[in-house]
Amino acid sequence: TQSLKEVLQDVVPAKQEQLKKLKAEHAQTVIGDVKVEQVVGGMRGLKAMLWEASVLDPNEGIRFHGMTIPECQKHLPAAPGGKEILPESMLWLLLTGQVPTESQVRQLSAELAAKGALPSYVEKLIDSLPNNLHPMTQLGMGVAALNKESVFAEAYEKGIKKSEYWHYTLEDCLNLIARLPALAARIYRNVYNPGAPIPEVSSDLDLVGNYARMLGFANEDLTEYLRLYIAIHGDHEGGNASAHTAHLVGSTLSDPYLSYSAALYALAGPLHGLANQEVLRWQLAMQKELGDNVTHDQIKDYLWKTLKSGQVVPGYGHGVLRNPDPRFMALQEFCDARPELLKSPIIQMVKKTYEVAPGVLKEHGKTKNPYPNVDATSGCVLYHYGLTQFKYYTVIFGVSRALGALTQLVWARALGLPIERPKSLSMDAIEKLIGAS
Ligand code: FCX
Repeated sequence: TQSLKEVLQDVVPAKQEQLKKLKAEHAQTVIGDVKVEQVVGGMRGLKAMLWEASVLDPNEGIRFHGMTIPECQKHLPAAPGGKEILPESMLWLLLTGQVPTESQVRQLSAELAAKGALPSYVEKLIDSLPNNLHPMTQLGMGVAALNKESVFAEAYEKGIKKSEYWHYTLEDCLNLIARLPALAARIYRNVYNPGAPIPEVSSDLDLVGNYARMLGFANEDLTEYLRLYIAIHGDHEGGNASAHTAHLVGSTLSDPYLSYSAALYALAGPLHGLANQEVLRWQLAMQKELGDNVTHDQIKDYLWKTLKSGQVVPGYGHGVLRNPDPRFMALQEFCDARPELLKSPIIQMVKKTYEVAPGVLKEHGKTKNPYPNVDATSGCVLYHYGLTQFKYYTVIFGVSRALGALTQLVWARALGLPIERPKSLSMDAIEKLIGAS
């Protein structure tokens, strides 16, 4: 069985060659114009970044190395006895562009479990934090503190060749992905169940099997849901705020721990990863006001109330997508296959909201995408399974997004990508440039 690093060692030279050719033959080829609306409008649609792992089509949604979510569900190995995509399988795909065999994935799970324990100074750091400090703030702090372990930073200080950067980056990235479950579980236990003992990482379990156990849950359905959730949230091409932050900070040769810590604070914004927390807050407020058996008309009125008060409807809209998010659809299918979930009032409410919200948002006429994104449902399923502390939800997203953001740091170093430094302009400079007064 070829290991992850061995596969990567085979793949890297071909990609390096592809980039060399692209630069040699097409460096000056134009692939788009820059409009003023993009400069002042969050660079929407600007093609300005290299990202190998996934490409997002506005209508069809995400493809990971060309594979749709249903294709990944069909081909990527699951846990023994399970059905959902293992995050380790997604990690392998994102990093190598190849579908791993079952034995490769089992080997990777064992490698991650062996590296999964937290250093005691990080445990102490997390234990010392007040439990009303937001779990995302704690996660970012824990990840940043782990940079003491960075083999890249250590090797860089000693002096290494540029061609060797990716080897050390890979080691850091795998170490960090391995430790995230223990870190995230410790934050959960400290905040919501202080004093409860946390089991050690078990060498017999996969990444999420361990995570669920350390969180204190023994429900196989929840574990399977977390596997699917973490696998499909893993990457959403490079321009989203968290992935882009990791890429930007990493481009300074800041190590993967510091780069990913920065990314987590982008994920912590309510327009990005925190939206899953906001959806739950919003759905629960609706449930409190209207009860369990809400009608479509009641939901419509509630949506209008939200919009008229100047707030966004959380879980709807997207910077790129123009159709229902296939990640939302995959999570809905998970629910559809389980009669117990279909009976849950909160999940019924999500479904009914989906049936009316696009119409209301179209009539409202502002958002370019009136359809649900993944956050519209992700937290509600966790809530049903008893993971009810919604301030914690973005932490799970943070465990997941590491798969994409960190694997692409390996590629950024393997391809020798330079420090990021786009051009900014003042309004006066724009007016001068376009001859406006
Ligand atoms: N409810 C109400 N208004 C919305 C809206 C929504 N769900 N989504 C967009 N709009 C509004 C915008 O606020 C903007 O109004 P403005 O002109 O007064 O500033 C207008 O519609 C045009 O925005 P649009 O171009 O469609 O969307 P953007 O690319 O600017 O923003 C996000 C995309 C995702 C930030 C936006 O749709 C939003 O705020 N959605 C709700 C929060 C959310 O669900 N975020 C999670 C997204 C994602 F899945 C993730 O990153 O995790």
